[in-house]
Amino acid sequence: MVNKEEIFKKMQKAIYDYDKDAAVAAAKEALDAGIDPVEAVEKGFAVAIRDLGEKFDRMEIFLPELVMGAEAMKAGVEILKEAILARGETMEKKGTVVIGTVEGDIHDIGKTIVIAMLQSAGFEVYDLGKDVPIPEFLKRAEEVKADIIGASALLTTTMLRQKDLIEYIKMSGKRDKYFIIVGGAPTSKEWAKEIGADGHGKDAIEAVKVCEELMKKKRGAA
Ligand code: B1M
Repeated sequence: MVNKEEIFKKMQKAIYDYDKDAAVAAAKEALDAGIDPVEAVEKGFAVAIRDLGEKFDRMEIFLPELVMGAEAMKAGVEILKEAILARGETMEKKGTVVIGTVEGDIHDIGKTIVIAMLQSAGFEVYDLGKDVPIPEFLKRAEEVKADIIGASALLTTTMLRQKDLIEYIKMSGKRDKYFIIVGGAPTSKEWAKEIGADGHGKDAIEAVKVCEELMKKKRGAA
């Protein structure tokens, strides 16, 4: 009988030890044990990286340590991402999403998970990366004829860029062409509503549900 908690603890330890190899090994162990990769991210790696974030906030650790923790997490997430993607290989295309982390913000671990989940659910996703200037979201959406534009923000300062993005798209006269969804730790449904977004995902699973609902709405309106 697989002890999930033990594997989650190993995943967390790898992040606390800033150990990329141990993170990769623990991610593989989770997959071998048949643990859902998204559950593994959330109950394993993410618990430890958020805790490191709080330690950083209390100045118990410093930026180099937070960076090393994030590097270990990225290495482990890469393994789990492949497993998430493999689930969606035979899916029919549900819609096209352009997604990026807003300008001034370099946090991209959560976005990577959101992208993998969207792809595994059958969405075609264009990843703009991090620190993305506002005009780039619309430019790429136009190029690839996207249905949905997604903006991730992890800082209370950069979440304001999500508002600016919506304003920019409105000013361009193209607001009706796209659904816009926002997400990231400091954001909320209330925030999404306040800035006029069409949806909010508190995590990757919810982000997929929101995109699926928006596409149903689009098909219903067509
Ligand atoms: Co930074 N950081 N960081 N950081 N970091 C936070 C966000 C912070 C809360 C830590 C803290 O102090 N407690 C704090 C922000 C405080 C605030 O704004 N009030 C902070 C700070 C201050 C900073 C710097 C300013 C530090 C400095 O330089 N002095 C700096 C900022 C640089 C910049 O962006 N300009 C910085 C840098 C970094 C690292 C580079 C070291 C690293 C990022 C590495 C990387 O991403 N490549 C890092 C990390 C790792 C964190 C924490 C600890 C963890 C973030 C993470 O990966 N979480 C974070 C603390 C925290 O969030 N509690 C913190 C795990 C991930 C799975 O969850 O990202 O929330 P999350 O994504 C979720 C959901 O939010 C959602 O789905 C994802 C999966 O379930 N989601 C979406 C995300 N995007 C979505 C988009 C959607 C829908 C859902 O639709 C479009």
